[in-house]
Amino acid sequence: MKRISKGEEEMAAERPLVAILMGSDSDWPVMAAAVERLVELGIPHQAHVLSAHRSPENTGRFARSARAKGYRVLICGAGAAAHLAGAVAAQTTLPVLGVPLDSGGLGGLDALLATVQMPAGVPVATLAVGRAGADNAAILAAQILALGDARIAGRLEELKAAMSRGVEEKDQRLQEARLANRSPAVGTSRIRPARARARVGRTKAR
Ligand code: RP5
Repeated sequence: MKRISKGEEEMAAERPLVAILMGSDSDWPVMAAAVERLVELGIPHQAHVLSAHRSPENTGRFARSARAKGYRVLICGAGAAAHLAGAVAAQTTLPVLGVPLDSGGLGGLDALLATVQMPAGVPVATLAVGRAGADNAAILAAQILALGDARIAGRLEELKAAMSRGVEEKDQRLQEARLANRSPAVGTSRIRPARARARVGRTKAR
């Protein structure tokens, strides 16, 4: 797992509100996106490797005791026959957010179906496959916590405003590129697709 920063160490000392569970340490490179976002939003959290199939007793014990330990939201990332989120949701009344991961084979479709197709009565809020899903799980966890926490709500407002500014900046760069292509020497106002794509690609945030 990656080295944790000083900020993360300080946050880890607080009582964690969000647990990030993953089926294997091989899920970490993707699930780290959830941790990064929670750090950015200043939300105390704790990450664990727990497997629905390989360590079912420990997984059940964690799920049953999570509320009493102070957790408020559980994020579960798993690949393949991804039963972690469902197995956890079966044993807690905390909200469970499932992140399907692409661990090879079927490109994440296997994990998506295994995570999303829960029987009535045991909900798992399922996010997108992969890094976007991990990131969104952290934001959704923050949104749930923000229902009763004005400081987190404020940080989410800032995040939305920053995203909007980011899009505006990208648009501005695109317009500038188009203007640059309208040089009299070229004699055309048409944007050159390959060059334009490269310019937009370089400014991609994540
Ligand atoms: C799943 O199996 C894990 O969540 C992981 O995505 C996948 C492969 O695990 P490893 O064989 O890499 O440990 O349970």
